[in-house]
Amino acid sequence: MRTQVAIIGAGPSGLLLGQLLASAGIANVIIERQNGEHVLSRIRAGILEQVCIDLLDEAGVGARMHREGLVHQGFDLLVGGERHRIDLHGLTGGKTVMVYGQTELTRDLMDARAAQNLPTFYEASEVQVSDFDTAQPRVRWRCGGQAHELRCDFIAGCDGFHGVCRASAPRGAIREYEKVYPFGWLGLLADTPPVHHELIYVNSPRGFALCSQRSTTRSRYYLQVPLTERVEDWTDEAFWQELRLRLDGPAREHLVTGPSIEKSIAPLRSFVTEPMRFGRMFLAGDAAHIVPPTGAKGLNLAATDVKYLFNALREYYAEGSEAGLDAYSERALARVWRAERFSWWFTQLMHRFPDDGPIVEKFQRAELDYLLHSEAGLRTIAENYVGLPLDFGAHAGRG
Ligand code: FAS
Ligand code: PHB
Repeated sequence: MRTQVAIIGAGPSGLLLGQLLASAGIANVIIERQNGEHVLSRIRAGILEQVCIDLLDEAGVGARMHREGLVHQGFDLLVGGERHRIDLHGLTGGKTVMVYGQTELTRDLMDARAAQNLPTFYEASEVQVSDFDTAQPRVRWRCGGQAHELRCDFIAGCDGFHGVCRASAPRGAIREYEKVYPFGWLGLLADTPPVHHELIYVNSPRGFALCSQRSTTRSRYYLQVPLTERVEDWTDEAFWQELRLRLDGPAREHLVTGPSIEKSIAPLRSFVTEPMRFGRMFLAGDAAHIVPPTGAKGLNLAATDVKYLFNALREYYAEGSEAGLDAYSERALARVWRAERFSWWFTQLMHRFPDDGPIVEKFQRAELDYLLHSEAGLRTIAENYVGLPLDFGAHAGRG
C-alpha cells in the first residue's frame, strides 16, 4: 500500500490534518489504535480559540459547531470569596472563545472522513513507524488478523502522549522537558444546566475548582484532588458536596446537581518535545506536548500545529518547496512554549500547593490581587486565554 501522508492517530489532530490534506487533494491514510467509540468516549477539552474555529471551517466541518457551540465573551475568577469577571471581549478588542466539546468536534471530523470514504484503519495493533530518515518512510501494523505495510512520503505523528511516534524518534536527537504537578483534576460530566452562563475558575482554601459546560443543558465540573485519589472513591454526592464547599453563595444557590454520565481523574503535567520533526516524521498535538488544562490550551495547540504542518505539506506538493517543512518545528515550538508558559502560570495562580508553605500562598494572593486590580494584569490573562495571534512576536524577529 502507498500514500502521500501516513497519519498515526485519529484524535482531533490526526482527523483534522486528514480533512485538510484531503481538501487539498493530498492522499492520506489514518491508522488508529482504538475503535471509534472509544475515541469518542474520552471526555476532554471544551474551549475553542478562534484559530481552531477557523481551521475547522477551513476543513469544512464547522457547521454544527456554529449551530450548537456557545460563544463566550468572558469568564469569572472566584478568589478569596470574591468574583472577578475577565472581560475577554473588552480586553482583547472583541475576541471571544467558543464552548464546544472535543467529543463533538471529533465526531464531526469522523463523520466527514467517513462520508468521503477516506482510508482509516481503526483497532490497529503493533503499529511501527520506520525509515523516516529516508525518502520512503514506512508504517506497519496488524488489523483484523492481517499484517499491513504502508509506504509514504511523510508520517504525521498525531498519536498523543502515549503514542509510538515520539517513542520511535532517535534518542540522541530528542530533548524532552517535563514538569509533573502534585495533584490531578477530578472531572464530572452531568446533564444539568450550567451553574452560570460563563465559566467560573475557583481558587478556594480547599483547592481549585472549575465550573464549565458543554451546552445549556450539559455541565462539566472539575475539582483539584491529590494524586492519591481514585475516581471509584468519589460518589456523585461526595463530588457535589465538595464542589459546594469551594463555590460562593450565588453559585451554590444556582448549582443543579444530578447523576454523573462520566467521571475521571486526569493527571496534570507540562511537557514539550524538541524538535517536533525527525526526518520525514512530524509530531503534532499531544504527541509533542502536554499542558495542564487550566488554560484550555491542549486542543487549541494541537490545532495550530496541524495548521502549520498542513500549510507546509500543501506548499511541498504544490510548489516542491521544503521551506515550510524545514520551518515547522521552530514555528510550532514558538507558539507551544508561549502556551506552555501561560498554562503553567495560570495553574500556579489558581491551585493550592500545600507543600510550598504559607509564604507561597501569600505570594499567590498578592499576585492575584495585583492582576485583578490592574488593567495590564487583566489584559495579560485575557489575551493569553483567547490565544495569542499566530504572528505574535514575528515583527520583533523573535519568530
Ligand atoms: P489525542 O491523545 O486526543 O489522540 C491521539 C490518538 O492516537 C488517540 O486516539 C490514540 O488512541 C491514538 N494512538 C495512540 N497510540 C497509538 C498508536 N501506537 N498507534 C495508533 N494510534 C495511536 N485539553 C483542553 O484544552 N482542555 C481540557 O480540559 C483537557 N482535558 C484533558 C483530559 C485528559 C485525560 C487528557 C489526556 C487530555 C486533556 N486535554 C484537554 C488535552 C486534550 O484535549 C488534547 O490536547 C487533545 O486530545 C489533543 O489531541 P491529539 O493530539 O489528537 O491527541
Ligand atoms: C472543559 O470544559 O473541559 C474545560 C474548560 C476550560 C478549561 C479546561 C477544561 O480550562
